[in-house]
Amino acid sequence: MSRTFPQIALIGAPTDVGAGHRGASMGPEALRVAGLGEALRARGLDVLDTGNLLGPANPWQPPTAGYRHLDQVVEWNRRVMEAVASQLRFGRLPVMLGGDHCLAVGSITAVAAHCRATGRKLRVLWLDAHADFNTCEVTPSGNCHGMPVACLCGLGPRPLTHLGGDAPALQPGEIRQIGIRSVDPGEKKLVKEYGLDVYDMRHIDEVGMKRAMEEALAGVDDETHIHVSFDVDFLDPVIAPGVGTTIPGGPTYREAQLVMEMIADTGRMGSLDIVELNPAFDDHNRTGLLAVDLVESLFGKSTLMRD
Ligand code: B3U
Ligand code: MN
Ligand code: MN
Repeated sequence: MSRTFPQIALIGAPTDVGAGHRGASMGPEALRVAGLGEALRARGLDVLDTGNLLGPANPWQPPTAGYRHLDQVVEWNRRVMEAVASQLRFGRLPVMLGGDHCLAVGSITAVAAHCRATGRKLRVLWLDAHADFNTCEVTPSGNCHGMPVACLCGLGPRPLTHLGGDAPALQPGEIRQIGIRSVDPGEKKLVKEYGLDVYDMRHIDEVGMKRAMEEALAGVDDETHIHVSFDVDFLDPVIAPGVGTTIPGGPTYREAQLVMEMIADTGRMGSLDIVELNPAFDDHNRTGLLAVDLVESLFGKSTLMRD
């Protein structure tokens, strides 16, 4: 498949209202300090940094009725949805710099609407240690960053499940989850009930990352828009300590590179989230630098002699 990349728009969404730890709000700046814009420009890409969105502060309150900070989460997601939608309209590939993973409700709602309007098929690749399929009934924490996939599939509070209008943004069959290794008990039942396609670490151990990615990318064609939602805690914490919830046993550097390269090879990535980078837990921005390195691969930097 041909590899063409449109112009890119970086959209900072500096908030941690959906998380259980403070600090993901510093993610956009850490990615910039790690040289994200420069690295992509050095690849010949046209990169517009649109700066940071503004939104409500983190009130740092306990959950009410099963959600922490639901009003603030909804407001941030509205702003993310609008910013992503307008960059898609301009023909730019939006790269949403989180912020915590609750923000994927806004970005993917915008992407799904764009795909419906332009007649594209949507494939969401959810790179994460977690399934993020909790609801207010089963969540162990009330943190909305554990709920975005459920919300996008129509399971959750109406302001999030219907952020884009009349219907939920996604069908479960449009999602592939990769790298999963931490799923809460009630969440597991829902993941099974909704029939999500999960390539968990056990599967990756058994068949290898190459085959797992071939399976996750099966059916992608020239009409497909791939959205990559890259939760940095997808990576093994030995290489990526700068996240709020580290889960051992994640992909190695080589496996993560292969994931990015195989996505790049499709030439179909149309939008990207980089979320959950938390500089408060990082070591001299090491995880930010790693995220930038991997995102370069997503945009076609090959570590082999394939260019
Ligand atoms: N599943 C847990 C923990 C969690 C989900 N996503 C992150 N952590 N980053 C929860 O609280 O929902
Ligand atoms: Mn996540
Ligand atoms: Mn996660």
